[in-house]
Amino acid sequence: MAVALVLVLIVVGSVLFHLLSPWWWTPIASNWAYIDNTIIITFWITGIVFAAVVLFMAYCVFRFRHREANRAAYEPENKRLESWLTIVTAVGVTALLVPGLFVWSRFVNVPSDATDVEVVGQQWQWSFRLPGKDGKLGTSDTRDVSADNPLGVIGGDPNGQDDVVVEAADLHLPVGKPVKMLLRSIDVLHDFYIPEFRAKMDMIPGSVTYFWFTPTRTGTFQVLCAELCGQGHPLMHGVVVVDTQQDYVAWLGQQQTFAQLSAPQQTGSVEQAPGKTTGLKIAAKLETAGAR
Ligand SMILES: [Cu+2]
Repeated sequence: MAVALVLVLIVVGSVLFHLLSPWWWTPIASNWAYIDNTIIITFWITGIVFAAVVLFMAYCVFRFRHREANRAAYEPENKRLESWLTIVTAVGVTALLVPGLFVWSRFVNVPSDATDVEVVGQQWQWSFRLPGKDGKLGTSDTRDVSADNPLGVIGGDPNGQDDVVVEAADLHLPVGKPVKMLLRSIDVLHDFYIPEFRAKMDMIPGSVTYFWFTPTRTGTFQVLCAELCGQGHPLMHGVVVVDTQQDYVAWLGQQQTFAQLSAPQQTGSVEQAPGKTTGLKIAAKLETAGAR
């Protein structure tokens, strides 16, 4: 009897916790309401199944409790029961999977008017690169990463010269315009995640992963790394500011292009110490701070 009561209380408590809990998603700021809807469908299905199974268990514990002279009936097969349990399970699993397939199809099909934005993750900071006036990002290679070329843009590529390089600073995006985030890592696995945008993706050294989204409201959003990437992982924060078109253009005007950043190096006025990379600078900083 006590066990049956505990089981009922678990169901009632879980449902109340879900309804009354103050913790819920951050208000959405992108087009990915489909993702929220899919998760809500999953909550409904798993919630109903959880309540039904645990309540049935409570009923059985109570109904078939030990009583003198009671004998269990042996029933190894029950075709009717098996067939309807199979059908209900199949419908439930289908309902869990199908909405996700539709959302995934939208997620991987990038609209043709999306602008490329590169995100570069490294231990433990975020940098960004925007295509310049030509609308094309220049090619890049981790082997070309240096103190003066933190993102490893290949100097000989004409498409890269006007690229806007935002090293370890805030990224701005215009509201209402689709963007394709191209994700690179120059050291270990990272994962670019902004909870309000819902979309997230792993960043894998040596390859470029991507996702797309349309920011739907202006605001300042925190970037998190959602992949355990070393000692500084919890501190790997960044900021994405979604601006009105006017503010965005004003911000863009203040940024430096790859050509501007690498100009002193080309004239030979700045000597670059061999092997002096941004990553090493950060490692040195951590060492002085006693973090290692
Ligand atoms: Cu990380």
